[in-house]
This record gives sequence, C-alpha cells and structure tokens, in this order.
Amino acid sequence: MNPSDPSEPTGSTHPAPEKLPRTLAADLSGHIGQEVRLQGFLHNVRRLGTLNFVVLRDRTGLAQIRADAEEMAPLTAVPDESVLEVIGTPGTEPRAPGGVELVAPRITVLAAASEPPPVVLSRRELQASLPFILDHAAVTLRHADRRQALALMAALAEGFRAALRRLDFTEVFTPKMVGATAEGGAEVFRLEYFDVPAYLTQSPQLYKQMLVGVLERVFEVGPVFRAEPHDTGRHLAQYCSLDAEMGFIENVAELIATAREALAEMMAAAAAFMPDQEPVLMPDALPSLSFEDAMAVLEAAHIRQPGERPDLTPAGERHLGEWARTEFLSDFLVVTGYPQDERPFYTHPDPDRPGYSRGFDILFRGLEIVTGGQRLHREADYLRVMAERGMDPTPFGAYLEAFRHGMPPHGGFAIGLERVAKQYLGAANIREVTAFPRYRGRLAP
Ligand code: AMO
Repeated sequence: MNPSDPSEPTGSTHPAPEKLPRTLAADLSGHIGQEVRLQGFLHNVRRLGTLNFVVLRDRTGLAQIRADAEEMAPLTAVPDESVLEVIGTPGTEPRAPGGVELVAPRITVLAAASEPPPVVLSRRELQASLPFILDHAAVTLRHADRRQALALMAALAEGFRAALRRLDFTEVFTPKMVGATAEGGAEVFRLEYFDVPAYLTQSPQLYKQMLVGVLERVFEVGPVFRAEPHDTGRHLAQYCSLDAEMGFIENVAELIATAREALAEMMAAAAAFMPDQEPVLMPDALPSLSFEDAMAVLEAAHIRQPGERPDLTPAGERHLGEWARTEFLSDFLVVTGYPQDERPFYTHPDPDRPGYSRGFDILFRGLEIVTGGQRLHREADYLRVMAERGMDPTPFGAYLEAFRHGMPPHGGFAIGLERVAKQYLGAANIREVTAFPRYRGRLAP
C-alpha cells in the first residue's frame, strides 16, 4: 500500500485483492476457460429474455457476452455506448465474433451514457447524412468505418515516415504561422500575429527548401491551410501535407522515384492492416506522360476540345486514371512538364521546352494526390522571376538569404494525406475520411 495515496483505505493491514489484468477483445481466444476482465463500450444488446447477448467494443474489436436475466440486471435502462467492465469466462462459440463468447458474466457499469447515440453505431453503415455524421463526430467516429479511416491515415503517415527515414531524410518541424505565403493565389487565411498581419501556412515549401541548405534531405508531416472557397469532395481548408525536399539531384526522375518509394511504403502499410481492400496496382516504374500528351489523350477521348486552355480538370484526371489502369495496369500516373505559368514562382523551368516547367503531379485512381518538381536554386533566378511576376521580394528576404549563400540543385514533392486515404477507400468525399474536417461552413466540432 502506498501511504501517501489518499484513495487507499487506511487502518487495514491487508493488501487489496489483486485485480485481474484487463484482457482485450482480440486476445480472448487465448484465454479459453480462464476468468478474464474486459472493459469497453456497450456496442449493442440483443435481449431475448432468459438468453441475452451483449456486445462490448474495445480498441481491438468486439466481444460477445452471453447473459441470463439476472446477469443483465445492471444493464437495465443503460443506453448503448455506456462504458462497462465485464468479468467472465471465455468459451468457444463459432457464431460469436472471433469464435469466442464470454459466459457467466459479472457486469459493472463504469460510466452510463446519459442518452442513446444519435445514430446506431452497430449497423454496417451509418444511416445519416454526411453533415449530420460530421456534426456528431464525437460519437459517429466510433463507427467501424470511421475508425478504420482514422487507422488508415495513421498507417499511411507511418509508411511515409518510414520510407523517408530509410532514404536518409531528416524529419523537420516548421512554423505554421508565417509572414509570407509560398503557393500564391487567394486561398490564404489571414490572422493577427500580435500586432502584425500574418498567415496560416499554405505549405512548408519555403522552409523545407531553406532546410535543404542545412540537412540536404528533409521531410515533414504537418497541417497546412487553404481558404478554399469551393464546395468539392476533394478540398479541405486544413489538410495534412506529407512533404519531402532533397538536394543534389540530377533530374526530376529522381524526385519521382523518391515519391514512388514513399507511396509504395504507404500502400504496404495500408494493405498490412486492411488485407481485404482491393489491391493497389503499382508498377516498379510509374507510368508517366507529359502534360501535352495528357492533353492529347483527353482530346482523343473528347474530354477537352482542341484549342481550349490547357488544364487538368477533375473529369480529365478521372479519365487519365482509367486510361492508366487500362494501358499500364497502374493505379498511379505521373504527369510531367506542367506549363510554367501554372506553377508557383519557385518552380524550375524546363530549359529545353520554353513555357514548360520541371514540375509534375501524380494521380492516384484518377485524382491528383502529389505535386512536386525541381526548384530554382540561384538567388538571381528568384529575383528575376519575382520581378517578372510582379512579386515584392521583401517578405521573402530570409528565404532568399539561403540562395545567396549557396544552394544545390534540389526539388521535392508534397502528398495530400486525406486525398490518398479517400482514394484508397474509394470514398466519395474527402470529408468522410477526415476526423474533424475543416471546410467553408464548418468550424465545429
Ligand atoms: P499543392 O498545392 O499542389 O503543392 O499541394 C500538394 C498536394 O496537397 C493536396 N492538396 C489538398 N488536399 C486537400 N485539400 C486541399 N485543399 C488541397 N490542396 C492540395 C493534393 C496536392 O497534390 N508546395 C507544393 C508541393 C511541392 O511542390 O513540394 C504544394 O503545396 O494532394
């Protein structure tokens, strides 16, 4: 007994009886015939009078408990999702989850829910509209599909980190409140930083480049912010950007190969815990075509008209996704050599093809999930491009200092984590895979 612990009873010389350690649902089959202590949420109850089935959910899965009327007494008027402790003995039962069922239970309610959940969580699918599901995320995220999406995101991020660590990249942590924006455009959130105007970062672009001058190879997993005004199934106002940047590159192919390594490890990590999901088609060398050839493929399919402004629309991306699957048996397609005007100021032009850049995108099942490219690496080139684009270099002073002091040819890419998860799961909307999505009109929960 710990005499300084006020919760311990005093005046007794007998130690408290040892509590059974907690057993998790997934481990029950290893305890057949031995008494165990389960803790979890009341997933659902089937009341048949003398024979009743209680299903308990913990972080590892479901456990079925068979109870008679007397054993059920503590559960009278206790709503689903209440937190329970159940002591009992597992036995083999082929019809129960995991082939195991707990019998002779002693049920204790640790924390009763005050009302039933807003939707039935034990149904195969959540039967409610997406806005309703998101309004009640604190509870609806407990549904199997939603929990699976969260676990998938974790696996994907872990796969990304593991691949880049293996390739000798260093993880970095850059500020999210910034004084200069990297990606341009109007999609930037403004904030007051003490008494000066500032922004929420649109990407760690400027910082990851500066850090190439320090560490050569860096990566970051972190939130970025886009004041995206449109209501689409693929844009969030905050998403998780998986960024990488590397120095001393010879060509863009090295960047694409690095992105492929990262994506391959992400897919492997996802497949390891979702073996029933449709396998991802990923050739050793990802099929690749130039932006111009992509336009030609879309023209041939009448997705775009000749002479139309060159652009990859969502319908175009979807078509190219199907095309890559048919032509190359690949769920991925690299589109290289984007028009220079379409890319941010830091993008390296392609000296061999005036008007085009060394920027690329990667599509996954018909949706852009990666943007990358080679960057300018000389201060004079930055000053020239900024002048051409009418940009004031003053806010970029600290960034430009890196180039003044020597920077190697370099480049990198960023993967949109939620977009990868959406495509992996075949979800219709990116909001379905995001725990607490941010988009215009939603700031809670
Ligand atoms: P870009 O702006 O194309 O490039 O973004 C990179 C990737 O991030 C994802 N993405 C989004 N995901 C959800 N909601 C959004 N609003 C959203 N916007 C973008 C996409 C996209 O491919 N600095 C460059 C990257 C680089 O060149 O290294 C950048 O941020 O998957």
